[in-house]
Amino acid sequence: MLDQRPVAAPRTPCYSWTVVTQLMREVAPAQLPEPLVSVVIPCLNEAGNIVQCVTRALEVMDENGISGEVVVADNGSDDGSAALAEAAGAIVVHQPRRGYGRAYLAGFAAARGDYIIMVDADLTYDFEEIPKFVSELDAGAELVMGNRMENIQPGAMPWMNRYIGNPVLSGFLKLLYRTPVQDAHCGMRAVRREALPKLDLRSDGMEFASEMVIRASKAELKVSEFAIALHPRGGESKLNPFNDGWRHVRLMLLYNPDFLFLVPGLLVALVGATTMAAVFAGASLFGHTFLVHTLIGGSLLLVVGTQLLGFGLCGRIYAVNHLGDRDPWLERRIAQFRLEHGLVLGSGVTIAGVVLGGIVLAQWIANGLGSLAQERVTILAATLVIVGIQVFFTSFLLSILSLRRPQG
Ligand SMILES: Nc1nc2c(ncn2[C@@H]2O[C@H](COP(=O)(O)OP(=O)(O)O)[C@@H](O)[C@H]2O)c(=O)[nH]1
Ligand SMILES: [Mg+2]
Repeated sequence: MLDQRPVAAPRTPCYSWTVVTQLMREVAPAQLPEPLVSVVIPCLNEAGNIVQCVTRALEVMDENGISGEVVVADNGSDDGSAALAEAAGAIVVHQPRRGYGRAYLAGFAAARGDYIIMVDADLTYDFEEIPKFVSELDAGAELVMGNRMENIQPGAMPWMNRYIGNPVLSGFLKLLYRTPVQDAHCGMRAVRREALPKLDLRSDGMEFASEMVIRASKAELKVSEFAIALHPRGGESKLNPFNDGWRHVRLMLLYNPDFLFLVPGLLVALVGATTMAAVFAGASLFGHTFLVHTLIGGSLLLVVGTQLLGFGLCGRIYAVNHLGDRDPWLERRIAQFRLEHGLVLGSGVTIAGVVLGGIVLAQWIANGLGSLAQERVTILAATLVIVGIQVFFTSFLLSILSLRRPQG
């Protein structure tokens, strides 16, 4: 659900949280009070930007009376970024294994605030927006997204990303996950720390940004979004448009077995079955009657379609049993499904195919092993055997995916 709410007035500053915590870190680190906000910044070789990022984040929070800390998740920088961040007043955590997602997960683990504000270390985002993110969370949002698309400053985003990469990927995500989020890759966003277990984020790279939106949609988190500006970047971009773009697409597909397998599987199987039925019925189109070659094509489609349907069911069951997806219809079916149902169905279809094949074989033997003109029935028999075996073994796989299902 997308909320567009007016933003509350800034908090009145009462004391400098930064100064207090810096003093306490030196004299009584065990009693450091917990801040309201943790600004978490992933950092890979951003020596030219990181000091200004940390300083501005701390200043804005101080100016607005927001108790806050800055956590810099250093991703193995070799340009001294980590030391610069620390000297500027940030808590620095080290994640030597490269990856935007890995860096964020390390940063989240160290963050102590109830609210986490995520922002790149490249000076593309206005730290003055921090209070707006806080107000949205105060007003009940669980995930707050920035939307850069209406205010991209000249030179801030390459043409390809602006008109192709971002709209296509965000549109695809909206279509597959019915999320209202317009700019799924915005690097400035905020999340309640208590919502993190529900999101259960795992991605290593840039696709982390999409994973957050997908998981928020699946977990039905309260999401809000507001427009922010995007400025040209300081320093070199770490984005690899094709590699990172593909990682987003891959993730969107992996979380959606319906789109990946079930829909194409159903279509392909239906076309295959209809084609086969049309050949057996002697149907003709524009004066052409379709015979054996068309039947082989139909059989192939039916076999492939059945396989995809099996993959789709397995993917869905895995998502329900192990990824926390909610799907009441499927859960009811799982409760009713017995492995034996699938085995009986698969065996039945296979036996039908074997019997048909056996009849053809018997005729061939009776004709003295001479020439045989039973191609159509033979193709049907082979198709039934393959489909039956697919159903039989897919039933086992479905049961394997239901083993050790989390209780409750
Ligand atoms: N791409 C990338 N960015 C990382 C990594 N580790 C940390 N980062 C930081 O993640 C942020 C996003 O990268 P950026 O180049 O701004 O990508 P863009 O905003 O998509 O153009 C920056 O603050 C980087 O320093 C990493 O392994 N890969
Ligand atoms: Mg950036």
